[in-house]
Amino acid sequence: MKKKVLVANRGEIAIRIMRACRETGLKSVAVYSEADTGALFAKYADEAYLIGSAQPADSYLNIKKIMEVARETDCFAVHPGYGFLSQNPSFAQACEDQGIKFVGPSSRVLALMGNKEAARREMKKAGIPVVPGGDRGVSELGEARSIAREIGYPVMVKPSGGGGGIGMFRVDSDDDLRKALEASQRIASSAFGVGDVYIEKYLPNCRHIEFQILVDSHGKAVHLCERECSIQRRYQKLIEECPSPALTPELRREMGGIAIKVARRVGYENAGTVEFLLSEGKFYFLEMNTRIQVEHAVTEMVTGIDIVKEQLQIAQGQPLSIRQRDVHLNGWAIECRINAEDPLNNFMPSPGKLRGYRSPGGIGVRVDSGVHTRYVIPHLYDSMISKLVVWGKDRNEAIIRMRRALYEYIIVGVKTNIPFHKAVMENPRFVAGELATQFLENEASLLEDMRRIMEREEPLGEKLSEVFDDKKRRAAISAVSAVLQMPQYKRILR
Ligand code: MV4
Repeated sequence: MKKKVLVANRGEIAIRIMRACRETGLKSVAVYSEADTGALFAKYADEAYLIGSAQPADSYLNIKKIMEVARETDCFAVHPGYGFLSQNPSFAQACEDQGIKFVGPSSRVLALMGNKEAARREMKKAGIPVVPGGDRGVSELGEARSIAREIGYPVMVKPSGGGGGIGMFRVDSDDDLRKALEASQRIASSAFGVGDVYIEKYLPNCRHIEFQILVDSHGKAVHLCERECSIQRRYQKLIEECPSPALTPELRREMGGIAIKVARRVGYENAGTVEFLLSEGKFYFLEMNTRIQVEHAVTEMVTGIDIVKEQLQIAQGQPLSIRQRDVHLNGWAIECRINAEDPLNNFMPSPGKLRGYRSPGGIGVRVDSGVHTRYVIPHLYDSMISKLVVWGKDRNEAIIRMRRALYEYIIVGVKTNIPFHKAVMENPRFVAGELATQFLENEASLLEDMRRIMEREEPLGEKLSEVFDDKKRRAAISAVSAVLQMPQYKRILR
């Protein structure tokens, strides 16, 4: 009998995981909520089970129901994807208790790395460079004040239980510390169930570099080089690339070695990511992400290694199929996260029905998504429509290819951040590879450039809404060809 994997996630990442299952002779079992009854991922699976209402707590966060399905369908493993239960030690523990393999590290490692302050302390002990900061969490203002004064403003107040930016605040002076401390503690309590926070020196205008690693159950470890994720908005990553324009082969080797050391220090197993800040040639450990990440595809494009397939092999106790000397960088990959959000209204989510949808393709283009024409993007989940990933022989080719792909992309019915991505791909600083965590703050003209792009495309938008009418389904087909003939879509992009 074929072995089965339960995929405890939805959307594009659920499909990504099931594709790897199919290519390796594994069967996939989907669990889905009432909001996803028509979703592609539930149809792609070999078996699919409705487990609850659209509310995440009732379905995608419902450990009891998910484990029940895993048991009843005889799954040997559960793949949690990203978000939802992917970093939840209780979920990993439930799997361990029932003899089902959690595709990820042990519950013990999840708990340790989930406490960002404890992880930071552990890495400091191991001699790994960390951002200057306190050696303990802080609970009251006096303590916070003395640490902040010692390391010097500006500082960052960060929730211990968090990661990914939730509840993080930059503080520039004593006067603002109380408010930030209280806000961070409050958000930490409600989002992570623990109000603990810690303080680090704020490193301005650095780069956010993360290393992809793989560790098998025999203790063999490799790194798959880095991704640069400096372009974020409210700590939401928007554009990622592999490799980083900032790393030399020497620095890559050094940081990659440290990333592996981080994993070994805690007995890590499976795929993971070690995050660093890079500032003036010096790097600092930030946190470790104990899951497959949204942006893993850029690494796959450049290394040729199927990271999810490796995860599934590791979970079956097989040794890594690659050694460090088999890992090579070939060309350049860039990812744009295509979100249903309104660029003219502070990028607020814009869920709803995709009345018209046609994704780009052709050489060097990969689109990972779980949507289709007439799909309704539910409002209860994240607003990502797809990941648009391109490969080029070098960074310049990748940028031009990304522009070409963005102009081929047709999405009608919801607002998207495609105009934002078009503006970034034409921004001189971006093109020069001058990326930094403050890129979006510093590029004040970027939103203006984006508005100009939107104005230029306005007639097209109107035409599209007209032709992608639900009652004229056949018209929609000719609309796609009409769109591709429009001058706005025929711009010379290099
Ligand atoms: C920082 C930082 C500067 N100094 N910590 C953001 C997400 C989380 N994983 C870590 N993040 C950062 N932590 C210290 N001590 C800068 C970032 C950061 C960032 C900050 C503002 C705007 C964009 C950013 C992009 C990447 C990282």
